Amino acid sequence: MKKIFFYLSLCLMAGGMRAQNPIVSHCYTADPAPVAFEGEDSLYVYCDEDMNVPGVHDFYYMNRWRVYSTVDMVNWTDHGIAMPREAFSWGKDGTCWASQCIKKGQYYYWYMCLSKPGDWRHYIGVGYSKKPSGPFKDPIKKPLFDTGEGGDIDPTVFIDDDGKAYLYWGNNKLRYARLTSVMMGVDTRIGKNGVVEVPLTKEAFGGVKVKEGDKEVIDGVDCYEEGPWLFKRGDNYYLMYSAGGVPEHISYSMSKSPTGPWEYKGKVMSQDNNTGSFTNHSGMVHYQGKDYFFYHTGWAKGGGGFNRSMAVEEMYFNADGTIKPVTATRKGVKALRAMDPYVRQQAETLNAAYGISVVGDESKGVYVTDIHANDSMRVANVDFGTEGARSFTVRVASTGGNGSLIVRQDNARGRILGKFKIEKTGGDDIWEERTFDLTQTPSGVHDVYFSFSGVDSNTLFNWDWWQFNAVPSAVEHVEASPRSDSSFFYTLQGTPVENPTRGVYIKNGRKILVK
Ligand code: FUB
Repeated sequence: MKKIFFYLSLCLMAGGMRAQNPIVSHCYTADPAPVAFEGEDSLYVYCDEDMNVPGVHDFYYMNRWRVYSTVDMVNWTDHGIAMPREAFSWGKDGTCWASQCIKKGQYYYWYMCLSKPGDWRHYIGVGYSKKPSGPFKDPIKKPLFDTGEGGDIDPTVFIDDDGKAYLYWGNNKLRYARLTSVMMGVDTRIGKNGVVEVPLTKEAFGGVKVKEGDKEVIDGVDCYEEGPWLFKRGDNYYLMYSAGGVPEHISYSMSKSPTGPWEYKGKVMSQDNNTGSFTNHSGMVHYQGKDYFFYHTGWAKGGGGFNRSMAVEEMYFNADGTIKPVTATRKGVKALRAMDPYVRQQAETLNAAYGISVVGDESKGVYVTDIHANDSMRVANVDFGTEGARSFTVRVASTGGNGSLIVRQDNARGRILGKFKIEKTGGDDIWEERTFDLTQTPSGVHDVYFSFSGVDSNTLFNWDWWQFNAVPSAVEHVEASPRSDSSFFYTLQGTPVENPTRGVYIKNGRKILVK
């Protein structure tokens, strides 16, 4: 089986079509909640982290929430641990489940669910930040409400055009509340202490769960399970949800109002999709003129039902507003634009990565660590332009100075652009910028593949950011108008050039940049 996957990946790469799913491969990320905030260039995805260690945990072990962003849909920036479980003083170890974030005014509100110590039930809490990537804090220091019944998981949040904010949630029960204007409490004037129970009828969700002896069966064609996702398109309201018991699929219902009545419409991602996870959990977003459907799979290396990974597909609607079925693919979605290697790129902006970890948060700084020999990282769709790159700058920190960074064009077997020894900087938290000349000049659009060599019991080095440069590491002189004495110019390889164009040359034994 492994061989088949390897062969398939090679075929995809050879066709210039690397597999995009899962979208994050250096840790396990579940329950994706995408959002395109107004006025922001990036698309954000909020998620929880599966941290199940087989043989140690026999259920979900999830102790933090993470945030990712992208501008091109193929390279994802890891913003680190945007909210650890410890940020909720009332939170229980290992119980950080699904979430969704929304912006109101200048602030970001992230609704998530977790348990309390000594209590099996989940509660919904809210995180708050002035930045989309956090870090988030718990402003109210308690759950938003207590239904006293359990099943209070998987919050989805939505603000309607009239400014009213709704929270839906629930496992095997579907509930909603209206959020107060400050977004940190529920309007207790409706429902039972502010909580309204939605009847799980056949009309609304395709079927109902009924007891048949000691078994639970579905009376109907489908049924609501958990993971609601509320959104509006035109004048239609949609509720997508995980459905049908396990293995879960994704279904949806529509309404003309955010509070129903809901009408069952069918499956969005059926159980015929072999996602390798017994749960599924969806979110949708409109970004850069396209609709995207996010879900999770067990597809990452070592993944499965308790170690899931986010994935994305394009999503299409019919003229009457109904949703066209979505197929889970390894291929995923196309890049929206090329990556610019001549501006600083965070090392934690990745298309794929194996072995490394991304740590920190946006207040302390986020960086790549746990780098060992044979680990690798890839960025996709990098546009070097026609002139190409001559040198490469990194910001790194290293205690041992025992590691090297190998930069290749395209993939693990691609042309080596340079192999650079990362000398010690004086400590894992002592950062220095280093610039290296490339041994080859990449031009055009390519993936860039980073791998590592060296020996260290800890991490070879920590890596903050990188940037390619159009000039070699040491340009001694910049010449704006070279043509008057063009006979003195030589290429870096020593060929004389009579009429140099823009680029780097040798003149009188000095490296110069001709503009
Ligand atoms: O991630 C833990 C739970 O699994 C979520 O809250 C559910 O939606 C399911 O995905």
